[in-house]
Order: sequence, then C-alpha cells, then structure tokens
Amino acid sequence: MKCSIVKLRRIVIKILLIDTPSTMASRKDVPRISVPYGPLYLASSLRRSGFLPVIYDSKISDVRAIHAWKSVHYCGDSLDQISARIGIEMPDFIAITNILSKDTGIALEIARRAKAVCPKTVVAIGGSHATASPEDILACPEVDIAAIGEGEQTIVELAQRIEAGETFRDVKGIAFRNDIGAIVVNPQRIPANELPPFPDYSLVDLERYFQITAQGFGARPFVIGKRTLSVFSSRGCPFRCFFCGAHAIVGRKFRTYPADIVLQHIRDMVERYGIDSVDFEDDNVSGDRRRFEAIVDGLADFHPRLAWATPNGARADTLTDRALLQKMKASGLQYLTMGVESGDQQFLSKTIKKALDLGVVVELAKLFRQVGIPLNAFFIVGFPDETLEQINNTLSFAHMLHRRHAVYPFISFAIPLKGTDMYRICVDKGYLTDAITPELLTHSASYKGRGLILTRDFTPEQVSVLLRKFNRDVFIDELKNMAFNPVLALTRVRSILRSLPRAWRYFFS
Ligand code: B12
Ligand code: SF4
Repeated sequence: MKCSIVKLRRIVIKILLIDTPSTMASRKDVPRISVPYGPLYLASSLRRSGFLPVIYDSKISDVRAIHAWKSVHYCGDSLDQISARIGIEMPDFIAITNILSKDTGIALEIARRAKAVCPKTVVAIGGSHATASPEDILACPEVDIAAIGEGEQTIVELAQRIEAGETFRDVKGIAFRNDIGAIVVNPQRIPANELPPFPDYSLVDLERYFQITAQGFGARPFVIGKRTLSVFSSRGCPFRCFFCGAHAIVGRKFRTYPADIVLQHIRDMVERYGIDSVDFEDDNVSGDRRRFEAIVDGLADFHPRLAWATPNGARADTLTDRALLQKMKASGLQYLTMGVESGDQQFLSKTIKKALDLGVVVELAKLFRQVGIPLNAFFIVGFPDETLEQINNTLSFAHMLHRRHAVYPFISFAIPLKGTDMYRICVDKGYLTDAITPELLTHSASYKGRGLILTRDFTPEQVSVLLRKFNRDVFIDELKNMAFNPVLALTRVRSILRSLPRAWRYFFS
C-alpha cells in the first residue's frame, strides 16, 4: 500500500523540459535544428529516478514558421504558442536548456511567460550561459534557479526536493536568490567519473528530427546520412584554449565510455531507430588513442550500413598514423574535422594556449589526402591581441591547406563569450566594440555577422573584408579540388543536394 502511494506521488509532479529556440539574425537565416541532447540526458536521468518528464522542443512544429522577437528571429512555435503549451502542461517544475549564450534572451523570455501562466512552477535554466554567468540568468526575477555544469544528478535532486515540498537551496551545482535577493552560488558538483547512461530516444520524436535534417535544417553543414544521430562518447577536455567555454560545463578531466559500451549504444540505435550514420560530437574524440582505435575497429562491423563523421574538432596530434587512418576509412568515416584555430604558431602557442604543432597539422593533412578521407579544419580570427599580420598568417595557412591538401576551412570570428579567458582579456583591455547582449551574439555568429573585438591592430570591418575575400577564393579552389578528388566530390555533392532547401530559402525567400 505504502509503495503505491509513493508511485502516485511521483506521477503527480509534472516536469517540463524545454529546449530554447535557436535565434537567428535574419528571417532568411536557416534554422539549425539538432535533437535536444541536453533535455534528453536530463529526462532520461529523471526517468531512471521514477519521474515522468515531458520534453518540449518548440522549434520542430514548423521550421518554416519564422517569428521576429526584439532584433532576432526564431522558428517553430511562437512565444504565444509556447505560453499556451506551458498553460496546458501546468508543470510544477520547468527546466530550460540554453546551451548557447546567444539564445539567453529568449530563454529568459520563456521563463517570464512560464511564471505568468503558471505562477507556482519552479523555473530553472541550465547550459553554457547559466554555467558561465548565473548572475545574468538570476537577474530575471522569474527564474528561480541557474544550474551550473552537468545536470543529470542536479535535476533529479531538484525534482525530489520540489516533489517533497522541501527547499532546494542546498542542492549542489545551482545558484539562486536568497530571501534578501542576493545571489548565492552553491558549491559546484564535481563531474562524475562514471558518465551517465546514454539517453532514451523514445522520449522525443526522432522521425521528426530525421525529416527536418533531410529538409536541410540539420545542425551541421555536411550531412552524411538520412538518419543521423550524435554520439557523445566522452566528456571533458584537458586543454586550455583561451576562447573555449566547453570545460565550464564538462570539466577538464577527460572521461570516457569504454569502447564496447559506445559500440553497444550504436548497435541499439541501428536496431531500434534504423540509423544509418553517426556524428561523434565529443570535444576530444580521439583523446585516448587506444579506446578510439577500438571504437573504429568496432565500427567496421557496421560498415557499409553505417557511416560516421566527426564534425566537432578532433585533435590532429592524436591521429598521425596511416594504419589508423586506413582503418577509419574502411570503417565508414565520411570526413573528419580538426580544430586548428590559428595558422600562426607563436600566437597559437603563446596566446591561444593550444598546445598544437602546425607541422603536425600539415603532416595529417597530407596523410588524409593520401588515404582519401575528406578533412575539414576550424580556424578563428580576430582574437584580442592578434595582429593583422597574424590574421593573414592564419588565412594563408588555411588557404595553403585547402589548395595543396584539400582541407576544407571553416573560419569564424572570435566571439567573446562569458566564462572564457578570452572574454576577461577583452574586458580588461577594453577591446569589446559594444556591451555584449545575447542578440548581438546572434548577429555576430550569423553568416553575414561581424566581429565584436576591436584592438589597436584591426577593426571588425577589416577582418570582415579579409574573410569575404578568403571565402571567395576558397569557393573557386573547392571546385578545383572536387574535380581531382572523386571521394570529396561525392561527399560534397551529397551534402549540397541535402542543403538545397537552405540555399533556396536564403536566396529566394
Ligand atoms: C553539438 C554542439 C553544437 C551543435 C548543436 C547545438 C544544439 N544542441 O543545438 C551546433 C553545430 C548547432 C552548434 C553550433 C554552435 N555552437 Co556549439 N556546441 C556543441 C557542443 C559540442 C555539444 C553540445 C551538446 O549537445 N552537449 C551534450 C548535452 C548533453 O549537454 P548540454 O546541452 O550542455 O546539457 C547538459 C548541461 O548543460 C546541463 N543542463 C542543460 N540544461 C539544464 C537545465 C537544468 C535545469 C539543469 C539542472 C541542467 C541543465 O545538463 C545537461 C546534461 O549534463 C558544445 C560543446 C560542449 N562540450 O558543451 C558546443 C558549444 C555549446 N557551442 C558553442 C558555440 C560558441 C557554438 C556557435 C555559436 C559557434 C559559432 N561561432 O558558430 C554555434 C552556434 C551556431 C548557431 N547559429 O546556432 C559553445 C557555447 C558557448 C556559449 N556560451 O555560447 C560550446 C560550449 C563550445 C565551446 N567550445 O565553447 N554547437
Ligand atoms: S581542445 Fe577543443 S574542447 Fe579542448 S579546450 Fe581547446 S577548443 Fe576547447
């Protein structure tokens, strides 16, 4: 009897997990929709503790329905529809995931609306921005809790406290306002050594996400399959790149799932959801060479039914081994992306603090070309204390890699994000062009955006001019590269075909 009462109480508390809409600079920008992994991990953790949470991803109802808000746009349900949905659910606890600082304004607006329709609900916001700056989140009186870092344990403790009608003020890994309105930041939760189980995808409508990606609205520009899911096979990164905000969430300790668990997870996804491809979204997928090789060996068993790629930057210096690359190719690797960041060795080592030898990058580029795997590289320009000459060195290096070794470059502006060393330097030295608001970040991160850093050496406009010229040159060289490399041409053409709706919308809407 006692047992059934406990079960009943569990069903009574209603938890709504909301993924924040993704803001875009203009109506013409293409929404980038990904399965809401944050809410999925949180919901799976709550399910294991007996709760029955609901995930609400307002973006997916209609990706072509674009709404204006302040100076930005977003897709899917409008804010009024989001309010209405919250009114229907009437949750006791709302957990909003906001992983990109640029979306913080709209996450706070949802919190305001949630409290307007459902005044008694407890509202928590987590993700990168809440972790980097809980004060920004709690400046909004409608938010009760800013969650810091990984949330699988925190969310369960919060739900248990709310369910029991107890205070949540001593839960680790959160910040809140006390009785006199002062912000209290509780001790951080040390990221657990043992990673949480992989998420339960039955909690979202996966078919809808596959459909959206097929229509050209997926998160990543290169699409490798019709039914792709991401795998986070590790968390944490021991390196200290000064622009990076990832370690605030996942910590510096490199924590991994053993290769056999990763492979079992992939097998489950193939069998249950018929996936045909996997994007590894780890920050450091090959950080443990032996484990990575074991995963690659296991992936060979799925080939050719399953393709894979690493769209998030992998470290070049963990991969310079022809035999490993041959195995990677044979097991279905479609492309790899490496994080290079700068083509100026001194700036890379001294200022960015990325311990990476550019000679190794060139060596890897040669190897990839010889083995026949498409390779991409991330670069960033417009950093604080970077000179125009160093920016040009990066552009020349990226150009050289592209022309000689067919390495496709993704170049973006340095974005000063709270919680990073780079942001602190910009503030200390007065390098920010404006006070950074989420909406400004959205405009800066967009395709036609501009940098937000102004130093004695360059203006954002100068960097924009250099980037525009660089992108034009790369486009022409890319056509030449494709003419000589059939594997590359096939990957690109497939991606382009899948991205046609994006292009159509950009040019003709
Ligand atoms: C995959 C990814 C993307 C994907 C998809 C993102 C998405 N889901 O929509 C794409 C490709 C779209 C993307 C794009 C960008 N990204 Co990105 N991305 C990531 C990455 C690698 C993983 C994010 C993820 O899904 N993690 C897995 C899930 C499980 O974790 P999570 O969502 O963080 O949720 C956990 C916690 O945050 C917490 N939590 C979350 N919500 C809540 C709520 C409550 C109540 C609680 C208790 C806990 C909690 O618990 C969850 C489980 O542990 C991170 C790096 C990282 N390691 O975090 C960068 C990262 C989020 N990206 C970043 C950036 C900067 C970008 C770009 C702006 C880069 C650029 N210059 O273009 C673009 C934005 C483009 C655009 N216009 O939209 C930064 C964000 C920093 C910031 N403060 O904004 C990160 C941290 C990378 C970095 N190295 O700094 N990204
Ligand atoms: S290697 Fe990647 S994840 Fe690690 S600190 Fe540098 S940019 Fe961040």
